[in-house]
Amino acid sequence: MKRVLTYGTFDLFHEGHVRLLKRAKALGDYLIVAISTDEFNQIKGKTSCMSYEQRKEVVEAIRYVDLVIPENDWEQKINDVQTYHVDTFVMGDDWTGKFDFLKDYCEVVYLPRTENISTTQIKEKLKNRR
Ligand code: C2G
Repeated sequence: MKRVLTYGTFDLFHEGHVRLLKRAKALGDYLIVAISTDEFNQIKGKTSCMSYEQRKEVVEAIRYVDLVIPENDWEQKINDVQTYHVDTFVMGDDWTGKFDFLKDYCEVVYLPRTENISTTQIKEKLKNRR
């Protein structure tokens, strides 16, 4: 049972998120997704339109996802990898290199982002429609 772990906000869920989760799941048998809490988003300097509970409900409904856990801070990743016996850590390549410290604990994979879609872009489109 190969276990995969990834992190994110997953606000205004879109195909970029789906394709990341689909590819992450394809790297193993069991996919854990750590979703940034509203409090951690503040630390990240991100304000999400959807609350943690809403974002959690959506991601839990994705066929590729087996477990959703909260992401509360930047420091929890090593502990999460150990607690959940993770074999592979995955992030989009906008994070390339940022989590290489996890290579001592598991495989680290950065996947190409999906072009031409982002939560920011969606927000911009909605703003311009007003
Ligand atoms: N993503 C993607 N393609 C996009 C948009 C996002 O592949 N067009 C990927 C990101 O690279 C990330 C995941 O989808 O791996 C979730 O994206 P965000 O919700 O924007 O996550 P982020 O705010 O980058 O949080 O500790 C890590 C952070 O929590 C990551």
